[in-house]
Amino acid sequence: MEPIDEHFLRTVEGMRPTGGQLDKALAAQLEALFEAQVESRHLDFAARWLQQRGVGFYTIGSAGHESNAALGLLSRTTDPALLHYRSGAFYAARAHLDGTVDPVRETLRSLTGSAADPISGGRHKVFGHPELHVIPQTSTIASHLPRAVGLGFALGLAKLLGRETPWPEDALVVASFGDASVNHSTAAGALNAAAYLTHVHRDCPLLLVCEDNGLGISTRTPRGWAAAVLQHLPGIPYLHAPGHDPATLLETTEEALAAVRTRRSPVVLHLSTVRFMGHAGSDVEIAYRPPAAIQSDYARDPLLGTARALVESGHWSGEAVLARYEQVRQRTRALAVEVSAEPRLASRDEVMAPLAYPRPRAGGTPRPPDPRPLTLAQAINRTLADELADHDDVLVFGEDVAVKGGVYGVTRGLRDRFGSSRVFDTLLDEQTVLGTALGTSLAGFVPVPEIQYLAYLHNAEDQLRGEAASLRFFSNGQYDNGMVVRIPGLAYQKGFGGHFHNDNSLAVLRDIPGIAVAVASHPHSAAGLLRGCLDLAREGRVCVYVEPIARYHTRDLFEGDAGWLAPFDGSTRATLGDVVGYGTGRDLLIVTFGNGVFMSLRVAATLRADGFGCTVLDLAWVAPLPVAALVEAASRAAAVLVVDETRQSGGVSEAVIAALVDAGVEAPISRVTSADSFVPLGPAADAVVLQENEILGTARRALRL
Ligand SMILES: Cc1ncc(C[n+]2csc(CCOP(=O)(O)OP(=O)(O)O)c2C)c(N)n1
Ligand SMILES: [Mg+2]
Repeated sequence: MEPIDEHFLRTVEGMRPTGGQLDKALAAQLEALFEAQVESRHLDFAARWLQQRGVGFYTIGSAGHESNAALGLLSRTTDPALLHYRSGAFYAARAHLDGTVDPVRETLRSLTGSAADPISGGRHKVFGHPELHVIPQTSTIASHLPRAVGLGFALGLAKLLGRETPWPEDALVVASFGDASVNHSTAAGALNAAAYLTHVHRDCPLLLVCEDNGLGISTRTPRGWAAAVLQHLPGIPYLHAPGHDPATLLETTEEALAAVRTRRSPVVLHLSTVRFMGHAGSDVEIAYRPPAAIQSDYARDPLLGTARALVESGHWSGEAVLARYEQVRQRTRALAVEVSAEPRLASRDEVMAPLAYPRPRAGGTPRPPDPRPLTLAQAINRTLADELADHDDVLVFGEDVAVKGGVYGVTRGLRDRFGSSRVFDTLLDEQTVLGTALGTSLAGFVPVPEIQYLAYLHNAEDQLRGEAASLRFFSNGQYDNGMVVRIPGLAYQKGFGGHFHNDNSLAVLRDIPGIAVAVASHPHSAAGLLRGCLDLAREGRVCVYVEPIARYHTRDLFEGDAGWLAPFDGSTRATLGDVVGYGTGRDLLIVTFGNGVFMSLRVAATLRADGFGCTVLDLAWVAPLPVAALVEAASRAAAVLVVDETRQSGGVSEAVIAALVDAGVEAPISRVTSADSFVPLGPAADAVVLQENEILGTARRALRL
């Protein structure tokens, strides 16, 4: 038996009524609180029991944090909640409010990886439930906070625009996190963004709950530090509640929720908690905490606090408390046995089912072609304008996209035409940019955020990789956050800007399961490709649309030929797997994308003058690769050359060649790439980024010239 279990039994046995009476409403609240808290506590015991028997796979518990049941009890089941991993009691309380979900059975299913787990379908231990509006979180601490702020913002925006969301108009967002997590830059960024929104008088109904147990695994949070940080967020009221004093807890929680609901702006609730049984089952707490410190926490057990309030008021007897405690133990154990025999995911197809998306339906009004020639930047601008006009759920935002119209003018004029509610500048924080997309997408918008340069995606990459891309997987397809992230990037800016404005690596994007990555090249195909991304986003897919900055304002392929301008194609909507082919020559197939299309078309013209017929294949999609079209084109060619402006290692060419080899393509294959280097300033850039003469040289070798 766990020492905290024994301590509870012993202490309750010694409890006696001390006189005084509970009013009826408080008594009912305490009963509900106690029920949720006891269930959560026994789930923690069961998690360890299941693990010891080899049928449970997660032991991070909620013991000591069960005061969060007050939030579950007093918030509404229609308030979207993004929860800390110690939220067993919140979940149980909310489930009881709803009345249709058995929190004990469902949490056990999550712990045992049962395929019947209602949220992840056996993919992860997460607290989540679509009917309870608990949105599942990843294990990455604080990573849900940019989304929580984005969701709060989205509720306000929806009201402003008169749009409905999956939640009532007066809903608020509950987001909880640990004390050590307050130090994470993701949390700092989100708290800053919440304060910023308050400062500029934008609605963001968000209750930020810090569950402070004074520890992050083994590292002590300096006394007073979390309070010092949380008390000084500009414009955000701060409330504190002790977790083991249920009457004050309930009162303060109610006050905090009411403040957010009426003010429609963020409030911090700092909840003092303790942590029992170590960080997780594998954690030997005694190795880093003196036994006296561990034991002194027992006095602040929230479960005991609620039991004491029930017994000392004479509302329940000590025996009644213990009887209920033991009944829940028995029921939890019996359900644990039952649930651990349920089927788990077994095959690759079963595991990966949520990564399959429905085939998108084309959305938008086809427009007649416009013969006036446009640059790539103009084609993208025009397409965004059409989509904003056709769909009032489309939002365009990012750093400098609205007033200035983007660093390169790609979003120029959109704010004037569609208003600053739908086309807006964000604060300067890429995690907030993506968090805004994550939140607005959940609320039913189709966000088109911009990351100002490819290199700065890395400042926020987890918001794409850990949050956006994984939500559908860990919610078994029940939650989606479709979006199109526009990223101006890649190199060839004539030596200007150095590495961070010429970053040419797509590797971090290509290996994210489920996302679609498109790279624009020529204005005649860019519009259709962007519309295709928007169609995918409407089906819940996370899309990245990379725009080669160097080609934004290009007009000519060869001097004076206007070869990089195109009439505006108002109707094409690309689908995954579509490629763009140039030429029909069979001597050499050049497989490329982005700036590579520009360089390869020039090389192809030289080879044509030499008497060789080439086809240039613009992949358009670099993830997933358009394998069928690629293989089909390669099987018709005498030789294949992959022209890849990204790096030699981790570059796109590795995947293209692997796909050709996998398919058994027999033609000789070669590749030419940029170097495994950062990109320097000035002419030295040309030494490491792929050059046209290198492509020509490799092509000639491939043709055995
Ligand atoms: C970004 C990130 N870094 C590290 C970890 C590993 N980790 C898991 S929990 C934890 C401590 C979190 O402490 P706190 O926020 O106080 O929450 P508590 O567990 O105390 O409730 C750490 C370091 C993680 N999950 N995510
Ligand atoms: Mg902590």
